[in-house]
Amino acid sequence: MNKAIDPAVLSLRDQGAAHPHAMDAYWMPFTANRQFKKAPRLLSKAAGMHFWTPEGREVLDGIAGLWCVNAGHARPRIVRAIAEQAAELDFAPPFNMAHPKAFELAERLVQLTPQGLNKVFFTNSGSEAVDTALKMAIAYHRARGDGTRTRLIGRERGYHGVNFGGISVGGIVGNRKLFGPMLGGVDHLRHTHDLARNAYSRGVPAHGAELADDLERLVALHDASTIAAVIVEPVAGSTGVLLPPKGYLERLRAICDKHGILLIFDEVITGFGRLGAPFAADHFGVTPDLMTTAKGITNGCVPMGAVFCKDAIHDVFMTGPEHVIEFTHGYTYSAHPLACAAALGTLDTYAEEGLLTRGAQMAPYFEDALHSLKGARHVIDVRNIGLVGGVELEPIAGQPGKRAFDVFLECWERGILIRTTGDTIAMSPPLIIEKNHIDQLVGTLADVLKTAA
Ligand code: PXG
Repeated sequence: MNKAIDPAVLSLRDQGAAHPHAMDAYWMPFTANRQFKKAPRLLSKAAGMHFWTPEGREVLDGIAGLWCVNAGHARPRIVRAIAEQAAELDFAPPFNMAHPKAFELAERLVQLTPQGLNKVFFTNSGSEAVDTALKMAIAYHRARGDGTRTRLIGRERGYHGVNFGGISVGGIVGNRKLFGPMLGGVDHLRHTHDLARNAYSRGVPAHGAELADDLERLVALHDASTIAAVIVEPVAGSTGVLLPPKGYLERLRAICDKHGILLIFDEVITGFGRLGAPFAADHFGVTPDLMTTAKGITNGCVPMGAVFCKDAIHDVFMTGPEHVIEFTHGYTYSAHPLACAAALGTLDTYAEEGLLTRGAQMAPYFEDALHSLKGARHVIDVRNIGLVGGVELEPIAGQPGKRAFDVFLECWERGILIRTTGDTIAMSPPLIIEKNHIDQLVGTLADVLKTAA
């Protein structure tokens, strides 16, 4: 049946503007839908460091879209690459077939990734990358004849996307409690947040490396022979910008090695220059066995994720009869031509402008600006690394998250886009940010905090 299009929707389309009656059908993700639709915040255009609303108001993007638009918006090389690809080859089936750019992209990527991570499996999101990596880890042990290693270890407060594997190893209760028992055979390390010892650290906090020893506790409880992998975010983003204590990741790496446990770094937000190095693994000098990425891989322009693994992991799968599918996993849109084109345009842009290390140059200025908020109303901690900032506020009693969300709303009114999670304000601007943008971002936030309830 041909359904008439609601005229309100047409007017929304024409004017690019909000219309209250045209908003019913769209069930928005991770959004308070009813509240949003009463006072919608719409974006209709973007370029460089900025978004514009349908009314033409300019908003400084303090979060690179959602930690993904690392080269800034509407970059010409990427726009061109996507447009040309759509006209030339819009789709190619990824099972038993391929297209040249998939191989080109894979080769380009593994030149960038940390030593030894030379194989890449494409997905369409960070969540899919995480579930792919978890399956790869379990299947790897089985292929080696070590099939009792099925247990997965995550960490409290971790965020690994929203698929069942990801929420099972994840540690944010709000994302878990609605969804039943999830995966069995999962356990969690303690989180590393310790305001009492580490508040207002500049860069990584001094205290807490010993929290990695929590893995020894889980080994003692479950036995190493049952554990396939540990997954952590090298810097936890979604939960509120938690940095690894000095020495923590090294210690986790050493304990994994001691017990034959694979270490997975979820670099969905830290990948592609966010910390001032191509990957967090480079920044910290700790190499995982598997690494999940997404977001910045295409500058956020076309959905794509990727799992990188060590040759030794890949090679174990390549031992059976050659006509048999080695890893029964993949997506209709794995290595989609548009995503591959976007990623190639993105890598060119990163290379031409030195963006994968530019964060290191800008980090000291960003750090000083953020730490000027120490002493501002309600602020109880400031955290920073590379071009990531977190400002934690004292919650309003009985209303967790409300204070930070109200600050977000006021910042939006005053022309800057930030993120909040709980009562932490997160900033992760495009890596093309200049000092005047940092001044505007932190200056506006400081002004808003002065009058925050
Ligand atoms: N792992 C990590 C570490 C992430 O940060 C995902 C997996 C999932 O990626 P997809 O592409 O499936 O969304 C993420 C996503 C925030 C925020 O405000 C962060 C994410 C998503 C939405 C909001 O911190 N990260």
